[in-house]
Amino acid sequence: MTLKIYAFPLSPRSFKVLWAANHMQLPFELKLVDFSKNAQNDADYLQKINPNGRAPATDDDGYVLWESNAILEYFASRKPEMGLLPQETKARLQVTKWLYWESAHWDPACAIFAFERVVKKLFQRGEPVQTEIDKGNEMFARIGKVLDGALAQHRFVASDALTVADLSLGASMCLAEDAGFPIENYRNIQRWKTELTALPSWVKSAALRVPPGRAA
Ligand SMILES: N[C@@H](CCC(=O)N[C@@H](CS)C(=O)NCC(=O)O)C(=O)O
Repeated sequence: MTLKIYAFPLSPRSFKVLWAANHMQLPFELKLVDFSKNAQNDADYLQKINPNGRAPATDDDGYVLWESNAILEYFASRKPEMGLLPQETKARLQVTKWLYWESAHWDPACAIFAFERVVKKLFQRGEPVQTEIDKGNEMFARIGKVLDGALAQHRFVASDALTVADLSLGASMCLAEDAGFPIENYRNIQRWKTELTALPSWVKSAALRVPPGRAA
């Protein structure tokens, strides 16, 4: 049975999982969770797939998983030969560290800009609120230099090799322009973003990012 990915491809967390599957060449069936129809709160979806009423989630022959970073680890475990999640403990934890950091610090900062400048426009929920943008800028001032510093030391986030840490943190770059992430002064983040967005797996996944109701 094919791997099913429940996703709303416009959202960066869904994009993360779609990009990862494409990068690892895992065949999948995209199950659209249409946020414009509140499909994330359908009783069946809540009961069988994701009780959080959120996307993404996956179902691999009855093995259901939610939380995008856990899904990345699962995919990487299916393709160990790609080295996206090192096996050796110390090297692996250098990657795991960034996955926690993404959930705790990076994602919440990006989410502010995404909500204020993209989600509100998409779902006609009003204008961006400046105090929220200010909060996002404050958060970015603290974390931007951390990511930029790591990328000054090596080509990718955790080392010179691409890992799931890059797939996790880098996925947000699908909204960099539309959400106006304040990353223009971070030279290494810019270099990394250029490299990630040129990957064939990125280009293939980006083609799925069309508003619901429009053909991909
Ligand atoms: N920590 C979760 C976050 C998932 C999440 O919040 N997804 C958002 C879209 S990016 C969502 O489903 N929002 C729908 C809603 O809150 O109703 C993950 O990384 O998978």
